[in-house]
Amino acid sequence: MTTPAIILHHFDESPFSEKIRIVFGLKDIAWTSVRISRIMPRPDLMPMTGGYRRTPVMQIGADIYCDSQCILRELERRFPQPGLTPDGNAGIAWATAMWTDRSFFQNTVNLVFGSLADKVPQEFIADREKLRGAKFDVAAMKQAMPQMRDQVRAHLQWIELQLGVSRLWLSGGKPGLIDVNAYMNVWYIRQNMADADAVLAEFGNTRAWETRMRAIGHGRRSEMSTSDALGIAKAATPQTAILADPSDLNGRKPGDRVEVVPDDYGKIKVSGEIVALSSQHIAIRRHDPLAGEVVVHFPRAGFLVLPA
Ligand SMILES: N[C@@H](CCC(=O)N[C@@H](CS)C(=O)NCC(=O)O)C(=O)O
Repeated sequence: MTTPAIILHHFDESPFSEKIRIVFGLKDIAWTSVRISRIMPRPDLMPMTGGYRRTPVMQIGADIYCDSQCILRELERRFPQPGLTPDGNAGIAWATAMWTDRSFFQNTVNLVFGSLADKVPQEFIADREKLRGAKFDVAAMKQAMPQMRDQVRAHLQWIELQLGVSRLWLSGGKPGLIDVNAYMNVWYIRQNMADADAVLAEFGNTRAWETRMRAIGHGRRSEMSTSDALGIAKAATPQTAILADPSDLNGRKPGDRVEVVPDDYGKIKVSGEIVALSSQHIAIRRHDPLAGEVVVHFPRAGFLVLPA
């Protein structure tokens, strides 16, 4: 059997990776799972990303896709059927990530870690402090649980309201991107909170939808080691075509040297030369002694592009 070309670097507990795994299920994609460690270092992955350290990362040969937004966009391009925006509300569907991945997720993560407080290993705390550039204070999160319960409840009620009494999926009759984005938070609560039933108790439509989401599954998965994945990058040539963006308001163009960095956390700058860019995507070429020539892809929303 040949190895599926779509490689996901992830760990099973990662909620942002769950978004991608569910889309593998929705589109019935055969994929290769590379399980990375939950904390740094990740010596086989960093040569490919150029330092970007968040999870998940998708690899297709020597093309490396960072951030779940960017990964989902590429999966939609390569596997257009069934589509992620089946009801046509594509703009609002893509924009939901700014709700689900940011304010909703920050509230969820604080609630989850507040509930786990004493059980969180010290090395995980130290790693996430580096990621955040701020204290990862589980004792404070434990204290703030009542407030976080209120916040998470408000977000969950929006899901409940949207489903109403008769809607099976958040955008209508078929599952899509809005479901995937919102579900990540419910999945994370379910996986980690002993009292998840209590958190979800009042939201009957949401619980029924959660069961439907889980049943979508993860597509067709096989496993590979981190070092084999690095070997694939090294042996491959990036496939990204040069693409200019005549509407770029800053006059950026292929060939320009830039640094790309998340605007929220894990702010490690990745530098390279622009290959392709658009309002939603930037791809930069880099060379690494271990990975060879790679093209690293990022979303634009939530990422800053700086002159190198
Ligand atoms: N905006 C990013 C966020 C990803 C994110 O925060 N992932 C968590 C794990 S679920 C993470 O990176 N944690 C630190 C790490 O894995 O190094 C995305 O959509 O992919």
